[in-house]
Amino acid sequence: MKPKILLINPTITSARSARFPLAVLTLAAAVEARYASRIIDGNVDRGFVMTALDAVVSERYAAICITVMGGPQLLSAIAVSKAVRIAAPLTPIIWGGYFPTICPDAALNSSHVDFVIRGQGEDALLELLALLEAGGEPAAIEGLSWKDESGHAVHNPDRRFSAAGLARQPLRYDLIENPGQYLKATYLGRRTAGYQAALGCRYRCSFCGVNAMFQGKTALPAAERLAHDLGVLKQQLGADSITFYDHNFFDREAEMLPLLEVLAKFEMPWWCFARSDALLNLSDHAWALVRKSRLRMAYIGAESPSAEMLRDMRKGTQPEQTLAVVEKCRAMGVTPELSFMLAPPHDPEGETERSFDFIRRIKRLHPGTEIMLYIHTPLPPRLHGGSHAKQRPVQLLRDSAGRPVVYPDSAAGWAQPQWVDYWCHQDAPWLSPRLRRRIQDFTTVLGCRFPTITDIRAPAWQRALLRTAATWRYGREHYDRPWELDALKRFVRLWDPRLASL
Ligand code: B12
Ligand code: SF4
Repeated sequence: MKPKILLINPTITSARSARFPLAVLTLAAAVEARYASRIIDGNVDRGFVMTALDAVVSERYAAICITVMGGPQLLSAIAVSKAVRIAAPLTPIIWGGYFPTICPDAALNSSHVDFVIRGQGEDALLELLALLEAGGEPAAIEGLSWKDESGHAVHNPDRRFSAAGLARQPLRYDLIENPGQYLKATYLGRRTAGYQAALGCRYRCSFCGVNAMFQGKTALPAAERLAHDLGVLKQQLGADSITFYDHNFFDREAEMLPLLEVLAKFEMPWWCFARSDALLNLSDHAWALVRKSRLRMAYIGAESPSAEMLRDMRKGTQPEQTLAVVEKCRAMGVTPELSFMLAPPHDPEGETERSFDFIRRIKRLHPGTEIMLYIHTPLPPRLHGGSHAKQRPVQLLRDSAGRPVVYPDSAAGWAQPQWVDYWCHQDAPWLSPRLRRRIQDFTTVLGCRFPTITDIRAPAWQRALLRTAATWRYGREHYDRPWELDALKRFVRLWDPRLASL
């Protein structure tokens, strides 16, 4: 019988918003030849810590593998790690995913994490499990962070990008309980599935965790693979629409065309992440396929109205391209969903006001544009080196009172509410109370004036009510203290697309 591992996706969202736990499903597929897997998903199993405890006391596992994204998932990851450490003290606990990849020292700085796998996890996990079984030298495993005998963190060199995952066995949805429960009604359809086709992203935007994970590399799947997987989702699981999780869906056109042809055959409404430059460069033929395939919305990182800021972030696009892509999407019947990074540390107030003006300009061009507002929160530097180590040094960042910003040095520190907000791009130490309030007020006025089309709950009359109530404030740019909208929001709950659009 194969040895068994326990794979845990700690709670990150409500059961209603739960999507396929792709990280743990992918890892299960990668180790399948040698290890059996049990998956526990804290998004659907709200008592998942107890379930994990029952599992480790009733069965022997070669390792407990936990996927951890920074933000709210850290709290539940810490809770389950502490619990299983006490119940099964000898079973190794391995963390992987974006948080430990970006903050390996902080992740290892506790008694309930033994190993951290940075970057892509499939091969590194197999190598680590073999080492745990048969012994060997942890220093030989690329992408592994571990503790030496004195408890000091050791970070092996980064693992090189691998496209091997695209040739592996397809995901085994039967490893999760009732896979159908992960298909949810969205503005795309009645049963929307989350799916990732390609790996990585060839860009290296300095603020983005994807850069730390894939080091500016990408690989696209074969068209047959995409067709097979979409077939499974459609025919076996009953999906009628797809949210593509690819970090950046539109890559070079020549390589994309076979994939677009597959999508055009399926004609399932879809959503994806995209870049303005890539969409603007698509040929008429590619756009014809995009239209036939029923792309409904593209999430585009506009980030800033300032060319200098975009250069600073290594974004590689221009503000004019943001305006042009809005027009292009409108012409092609695709809703552009633009995300902005407000209040960067060097000029929080000025950049925020310029972004507000730019957003107004975009709304004049195409009122149907969806807007996602985030706070620009740079990645914490990886002090031991690595792909985003060259960013602005931490000492140069100051809070709103002029004190140096000091990042937490443990997972527990990052789980504090202000750092959860930081990770989620909701707040930053350099925001003054006035600016924080101003951003909140603008978000309320904009959200009421242009209710998101992703809100499938609110009846038309409620949306009309919000729109009407916000019209004069938006028109006069009078955002401060929108008390009447705040009162209205108590009855008509505003849908936050930042939490719900995926
Ligand atoms: C779906 C999703 C969500 C879902 C969660 C789904 C779930 N886990 O149940 C929801 C909507 C809840 C979510 C929330 C957030 N998300 Co999110 N999310 C994604 C998305 C689109 C797909 C994740 C996924 O399934 N990937 C596919 C799997 C196969 O890849 P993976 O998770 O990276 O796993 C691989 C490795 O990381 C590693 N690995 C992962 N876990 C483990 C565990 C072990 C033990 C090992 C060995 C290896 C390992 O191996 C895997 C295979 O190579 C990604 C983008 C993306 N394509 O990854 C963003 C992404 C991960 N999210 C991100 C962020 C920032 C967030 C938020 C924290 C903030 C925000 N503003 O969005 C929020 C939290 C907000 C809140 N208040 O709840 C960032 C992470 C970057 C960063 N700086 O941390 C990403 C990359 C999006 C982006 N480009 O900014 N998210
Ligand atoms: S912001 Fe988008 S384009 Fe830039 S590295 Fe991240 S995923 Fe790639």
